[in-house]
Amino acid sequence: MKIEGNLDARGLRIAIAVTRFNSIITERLAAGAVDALKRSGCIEEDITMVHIPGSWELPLVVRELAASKKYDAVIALGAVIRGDTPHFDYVAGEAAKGLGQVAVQSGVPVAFGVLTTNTVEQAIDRAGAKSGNKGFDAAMTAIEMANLLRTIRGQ
Ligand code: INI
Repeated sequence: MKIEGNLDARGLRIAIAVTRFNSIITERLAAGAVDALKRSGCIEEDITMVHIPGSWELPLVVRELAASKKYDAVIALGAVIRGDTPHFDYVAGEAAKGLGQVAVQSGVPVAFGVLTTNTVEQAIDRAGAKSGNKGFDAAMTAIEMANLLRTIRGQ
């Protein structure tokens, strides 16, 4: 037997948590995520967009969204750019670790759409330029994981 999640977003309720820090990048990630959701059948009313200060705040906010049981998946979007800060490693590390913990502890899929790059140019490349749009990719993963977990749980 083979089990896998499909990419049909009809009926899925999705929350997107997006940072205002580096908003020139994260707005593009959010647009990519919404594009992926809509093109996969998700309707506007089933998409909740939550704006938060920075990537450090993502785990706490995403934990609350997951705990609300209102969403089939949560998409976390941010951009941590090394050139901006000497505490890059702390912000990026805590965001990654915290989001991973939220997913495992809540049982709600959390898609990791946080860019961690050395330069602004690299972030732009991943937010709709040369290297695709990681917000779009994260949304597709959220859809697949929401459907996969539904299947595994027999819903
Ligand atoms: N937050 C980011 O999302 N990306 C960054 O690159 C960044 N830098 O460079 O510092 C950043 N810092 C803010 C941080 O996430 C918190 O919002 C802040 O420390 C207040 O808690």
